[in-house]
Amino acid sequence: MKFVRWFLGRVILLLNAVFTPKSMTRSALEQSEVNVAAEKLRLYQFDACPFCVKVRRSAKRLALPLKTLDAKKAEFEQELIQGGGKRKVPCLRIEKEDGHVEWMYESTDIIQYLEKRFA
Ligand SMILES: N[C@@H](CCC(=O)N[C@@H](CS)C(=O)NCC(=O)O)C(=O)O
Repeated sequence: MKFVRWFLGRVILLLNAVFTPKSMTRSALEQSEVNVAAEKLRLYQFDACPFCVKVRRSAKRLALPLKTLDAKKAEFEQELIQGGGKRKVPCLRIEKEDGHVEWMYESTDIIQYLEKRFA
């Protein structure tokens, strides 16, 4: 079972690499604003998790330089559990203007949020 999951994960990564989505283009000014906004976002994720791949592909389409953190590493796993409340990925950490932090789970919700904000 572990091997099957590992193997499927590799297939997902391979397909993702072969069929990489095209990034949208913006003016230099708009892109620099997106880059600044992206600094307040962190995606806690696993490399080969299909839901995480979905979110990363959405960020790629939106030309959003989204920083990813591997939640299999003890340090980031702890941050995720303490901040978000559970060890589940993907989870988007959103730092608001006023410093308040929101932890968003569910790939569909995350993608919807990113598209609403950056599309
Ligand atoms: N409905 C969730 C499913 C997320 C999910 O099942 N993630 C798995 C990894 S693929 C997970 O975090 N499992 C908990 C664990 O491995 O500890 C979504 O769309 O984000």
